[in-house]
Amino acid sequence: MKQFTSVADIGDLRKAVAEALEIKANRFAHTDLGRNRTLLMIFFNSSLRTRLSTQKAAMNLGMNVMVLDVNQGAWKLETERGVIMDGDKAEHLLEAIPVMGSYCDLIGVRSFAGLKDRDEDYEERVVGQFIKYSGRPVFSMEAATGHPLQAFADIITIEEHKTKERPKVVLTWAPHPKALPQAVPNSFAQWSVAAGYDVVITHPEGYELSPEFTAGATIEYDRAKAFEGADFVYAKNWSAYAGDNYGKVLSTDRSWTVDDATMAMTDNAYFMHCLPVRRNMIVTDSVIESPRSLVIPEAANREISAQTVIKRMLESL
Ligand code: AN0
Ligand code: CP
Repeated sequence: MKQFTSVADIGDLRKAVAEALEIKANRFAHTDLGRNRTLLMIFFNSSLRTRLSTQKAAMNLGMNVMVLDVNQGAWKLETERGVIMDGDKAEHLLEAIPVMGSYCDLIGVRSFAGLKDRDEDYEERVVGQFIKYSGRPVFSMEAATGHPLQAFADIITIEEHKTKERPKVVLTWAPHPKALPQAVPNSFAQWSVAAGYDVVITHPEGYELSPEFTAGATIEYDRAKAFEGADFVYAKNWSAYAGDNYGKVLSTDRSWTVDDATMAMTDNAYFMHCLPVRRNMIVTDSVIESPRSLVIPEAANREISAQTVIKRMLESL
């Protein structure tokens, strides 16, 4: 595997999940694979889970790991070509990328959407430039439009907990005070359709996601109908995608908070969220602390999704 930015890069999803579960059962089976190999993780944005789980996954494979927080101690990077660099940015990504590539064997990149210019975000310019100019296999640790390591961990978690072949999985928008990217819901929708689930997406009007990611899912504006018979409830906030409202917060309506009454509409569903989560905005204390909450095992599976992807990349070197 030379790049991992989307569900297409994982190939047969069933096989990938089977491989992930084997890795989970014996995570130190391939400690020689990464010997004398170095992973460089580059963060343009904050992280708790991705940082720790990806580092742990690489260490399980015997790798050395370097972490760079671009905004803390590195030179400020220009990302646009053709700019006269007379402002506060001291270095261009076009030099920084090949330099970083020269110190490592694999690169992980986290770079969120700017949420100002939709075309620019959906072109995935930053991760695209790493793929083009680093000379190394590159994986997304959440880019502008997708968070595939999260979605892969979510699918592993659903596969471990489902009790029917084709569970009903409901992705619900929930309120949040700040504008957040569409990366997590885009990837979750795309990966859960690829996994063959009955996928229903519910949100207030105006929060329609890109059809490129939601193809195969049902959009249901009626919350009660959406949650009826659900086996899994996946909550997430995202900002608007559509038209002139791109990147805007259109609603903070707390009737969309996932609470006990919401969960009572389901078929005793499990609750999922990628974390970090704002309690009593996205989900109530009671639901996230309930025995049906999968948020901790879901986060733990981030180590497994990362290890599966890094293992495949090491095998391709
Ligand atoms: C980010 C997001 O919504 O994309 C990261 C989630 C993994 N969340 C926040 O910025 C709160
Ligand atoms: N879920 C997730 O990616 O969390 P972090 O932003 O803490 O890495």
